[in-house]
Amino acid sequence: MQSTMSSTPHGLAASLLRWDIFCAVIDNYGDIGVCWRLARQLVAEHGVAVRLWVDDLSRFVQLCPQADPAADTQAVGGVEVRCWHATFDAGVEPAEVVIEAFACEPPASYLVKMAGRVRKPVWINLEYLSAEAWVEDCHLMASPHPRLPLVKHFFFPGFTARTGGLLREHDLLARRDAFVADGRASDAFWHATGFVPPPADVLRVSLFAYRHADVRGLLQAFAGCGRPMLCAIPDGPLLDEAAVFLGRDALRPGDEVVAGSLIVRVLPFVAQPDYDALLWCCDLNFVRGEDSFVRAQWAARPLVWHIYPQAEDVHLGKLDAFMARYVEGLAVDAGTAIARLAHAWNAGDALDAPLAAVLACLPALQAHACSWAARLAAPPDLAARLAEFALDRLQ
Ligand code: TRH
Repeated sequence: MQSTMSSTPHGLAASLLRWDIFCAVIDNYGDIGVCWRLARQLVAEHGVAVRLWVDDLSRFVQLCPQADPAADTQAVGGVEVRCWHATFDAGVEPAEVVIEAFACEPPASYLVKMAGRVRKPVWINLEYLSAEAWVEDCHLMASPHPRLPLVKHFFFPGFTARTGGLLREHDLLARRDAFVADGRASDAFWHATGFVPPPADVLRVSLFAYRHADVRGLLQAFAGCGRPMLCAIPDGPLLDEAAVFLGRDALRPGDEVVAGSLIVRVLPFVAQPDYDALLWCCDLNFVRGEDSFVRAQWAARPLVWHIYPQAEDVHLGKLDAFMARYVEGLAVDAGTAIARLAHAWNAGDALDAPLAAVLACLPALQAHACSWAARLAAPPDLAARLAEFALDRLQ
């Protein structure tokens, strides 16, 4: 158990520090996915008290089924989860460290209370992850509040030492390796999701993407690639297109449909900790957004990223920036193949040839995924860098 036990000038042991994380659920799971993961890790590894303020508990409950969507306050996973109502309780005392996730703007009354503190809280805006170079210049940039005696610092996750790093629990890679080494663990995962273990000869692929993804094109490419494939699709918006491809009226969790050499399995949307197991069970993972994208890198498996779409195709620059970093050290043919498949998947282009090229390089891509995960895991993780920054500011 890592613990940031240095103390602040008032001799306040870090373990007495309180953190507030504010999360506004936008339109998917990633905002709350990142905040929930961060909150749990801060409690478990840094011994701080965390209140997680969430404006949409119904989305949270999908990642954390044991949570109560109707509860104003609840303790889950060591975290005090609070419902962030539009009318915020003006009596709430600010924490020593305030995380504003993805520029969600904490309540005005809360900011006023922060400003009224003799010892101003550390106020951090946790930004979205990007592999783009400009992030390094903006990481830890200070932004004075226009009216209140407060300063907010921007904290950018990233892939280099001059960024905030990536979320990674201290035991994640050991748990991954233990899972992979224990053949029964993957069998247990399939049984827990309603299925028998897949046939030994199939290539296992997980598919998590946005509604606009070319699911029919991808399943067609799987069916025509000349090798037995199994595609595991978690319950979500992709099922409609998958049903059309498979000639079904509808698909639901527990369904398994065979189309030639392709098996399609519909999984339940599993609790967030269990999603890692899906990634560890598969040979190739299609992921999206931010949190599943990062988890797929820790899974040390080849990955194809469906990036969150943005206006004016800004997201494609983010995709290019990541792929440029990712293919470093990879054989040219394999790097070209995985980059082409990622671009075709995000652009809605034909997938047969790009997929065939990736499958032809899969051993090299698998070896690279392992070295990429090891390289990423060398520096401190995001929670540790956040804790260090917060404590430094409180000195
Ligand atoms: O759901 P997302 O598309 O979230 C997005 C991104 O975070 C994006 O950066 C942000 O701008 C947008 O929201 C508003 O993808 P992401 O980030 O992968 O989050 C999905 C979460 O769901 C992740 O924590 C993994 C989790 N998950 C489960 O817990 N169970 C499941 O079965 C599946 C498929 C995912």
